[in-house]
Amino acid sequence: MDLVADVLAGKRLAIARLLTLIENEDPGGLAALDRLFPHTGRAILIGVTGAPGAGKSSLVNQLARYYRNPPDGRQPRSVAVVAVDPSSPFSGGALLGDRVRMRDLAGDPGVFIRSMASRGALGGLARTTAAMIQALDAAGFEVILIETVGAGQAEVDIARLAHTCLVVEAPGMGDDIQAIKAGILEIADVIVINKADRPGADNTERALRTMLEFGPHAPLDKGASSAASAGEARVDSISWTPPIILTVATRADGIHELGKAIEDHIDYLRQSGLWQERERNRLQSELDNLVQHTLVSRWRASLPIESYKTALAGLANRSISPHQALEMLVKRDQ
Ligand SMILES: Nc1nc2c(ncn2[C@@H]2O[C@H](COP(=O)(O)OP(=O)(O)OP(=O)(O)O)[C@@H](O)[C@H]2O)c(=O)[nH]1
Ligand SMILES: [Mg+2]
Repeated sequence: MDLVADVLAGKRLAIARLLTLIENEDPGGLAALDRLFPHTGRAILIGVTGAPGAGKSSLVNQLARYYRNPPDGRQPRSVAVVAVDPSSPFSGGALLGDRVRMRDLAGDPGVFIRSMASRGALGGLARTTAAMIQALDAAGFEVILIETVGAGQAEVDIARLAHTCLVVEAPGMGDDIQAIKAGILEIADVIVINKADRPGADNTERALRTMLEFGPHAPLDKGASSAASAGEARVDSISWTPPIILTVATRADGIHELGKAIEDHIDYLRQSGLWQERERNRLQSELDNLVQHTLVSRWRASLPIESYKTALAGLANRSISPHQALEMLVKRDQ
């Protein structure tokens, strides 16, 4: 049985097996990805992030249904979902909840759902997620929805993998709005206020609008690394301000508007030429991530544990500075 051929043919068992190999960083999985890579680059990648419990899974569920049954007689699109749960194994309940919530999609061959618990040990959540997205892209899924919880570096890294990033808020999350938002708004292409059936949705909307007006606008090239985004000149004649969409995911209210906003953003990327730029930035950050990971692991493997311990001890008793410790370790490596 040829795993690569089976994945390309969209066989679900083969896809599931490949995703497990990738999750375990199995060399066989990486070899399969090498052969699959030329078949990638076709899917639309949508990131969905936001605070715990904001309704991300419910929205992902509704969006999947939307793409399976699009309005206005359009063609249904196949959908894959990757739900990244960066928390501890104790959150097993949350994963189970996701499965239950997405149950009405189960059985549809045009939908593939994968929950991924980062067990921490392997690290590199973004690296593994990127590889999974490639596998699903090669398998022919036209839309890939990536759910991540929180507002940490992992979410920002994963948002860089997406073409369009949705940031999900819910009313009544109070003061943490100020704290989280400034950072997370920078990665937002579309802002969703879910649970609009709850009191306070208009307040949340007002607060977010104010932040959009006065805060930094979502950068046009959010995926760019510092080198690529250097320079102030943003001479694009068209620009993008993240729209704010109100939804009630439990009732599918606002989902058409959300689908339209995503489409508008994709059109904007294509028309402005930013699509290619984002693609390049995506690949660049993936490559940089791999290079860093590989060089650091190689260097660590070549370093006698004793030298490391000596350097650490020197730091602890202040006989050397961190920079001197670095010199010591890197020099002995050369
Ligand atoms: N009232 C109301 N409840 C909602 C809405 N959307 C989701 N919920 C409920 O909110 C709870 C959390 O929804 P999820 O979709 O699991 O939220 P999540 O952001 O994926 O949660 P985590 O993945 O655990 O961070 C569930 O009980 C949902 O039924 C909504 O629009 N209105
Ligand atoms: Mg969820």
